[in-house]
Amino acid sequence: MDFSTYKTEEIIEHLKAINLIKPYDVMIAGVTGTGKSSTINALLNRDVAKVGLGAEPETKAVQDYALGQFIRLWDTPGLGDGTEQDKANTQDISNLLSRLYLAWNRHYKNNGDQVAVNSCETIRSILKKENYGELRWRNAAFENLEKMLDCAIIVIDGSSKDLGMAYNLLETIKAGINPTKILIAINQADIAMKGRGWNIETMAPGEELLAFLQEQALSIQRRILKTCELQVAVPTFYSAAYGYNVDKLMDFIVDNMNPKKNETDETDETQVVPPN
Ligand SMILES: Nc1nc2c(ncn2[C@@H]2O[C@H](COP(=O)(O)OP(=O)(O)OP(=O)(O)O)[C@@H](O)[C@H]2O)c(=O)[nH]1
Ligand SMILES: [Mg+2]
Repeated sequence: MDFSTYKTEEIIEHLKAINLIKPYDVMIAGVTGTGKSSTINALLNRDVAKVGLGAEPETKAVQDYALGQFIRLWDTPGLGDGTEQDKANTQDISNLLSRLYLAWNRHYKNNGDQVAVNSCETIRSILKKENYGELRWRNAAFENLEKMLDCAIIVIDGSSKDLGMAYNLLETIKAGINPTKILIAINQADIAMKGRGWNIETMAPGEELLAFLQEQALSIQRRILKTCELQVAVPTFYSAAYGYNVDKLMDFIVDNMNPKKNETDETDETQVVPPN
């Protein structure tokens, strides 16, 4: 499915309501090989982000992709393995976002522009004019992310039992982003039970796999609360390879823009972790 025109009017309405002068920035983060680039391709309905074939991490630098006019997706290298490279990648992400943030703040200050919703295209030309490549903000830490990132999708491999690295990653970013802005996205739903229960024809899980995925989502939500002390919404399970439930990721992004979201959250029981 092509999401580039998905709920555009609703998106514009939300962005105006929150006075966002830049595209809505969504970071796609996660451990290597969980399917971040595949997820971006599924959202864009195009093979633009390079997908890995082997054991080596594929995406090596932060890169942005416009999703429709007003959403910007950030593909990131795999994070969470605790190596030196991991630290460097983390630093790269936060440096890049801080540079962008400084560049458009400077632009608005210098030009006294009216606050307006800007498309990804407009922002690209502003950044070019501001020569943002030369801007430096050293020692930018994840604590500063809150100002720059509007939403984070943390991709988890649903076929893997070991989520230790995913929790490390959440530990790293949690200081910088409000938990309501984080979506835990459990990918590879098609092979969550080693390929059993997946219906190739409907490209959706059968009953048994669906029940497994629902339970897995709640269990991961509980473990994130216990391990990282983060109360996140019930994770979404999906398959980037088959395009299953990818619209749920879109819905999270759009709902998350809504300034009224937090008012409705309180009455929304799906946001509450059920007792063990
Ligand atoms: N079966 C299945 N395989 C998937 C799915 N999503 C991704 N893959 C496969 O998982 C592997 C890694 O996918 P990528 O999208 O490159 O993962 P990544 O998170 O971007 O990896 P890095 O860039 O290395 O951090 C590829 O072989 C994909 O084809 C899925 O939903 N189902
Ligand atoms: Mg990648």
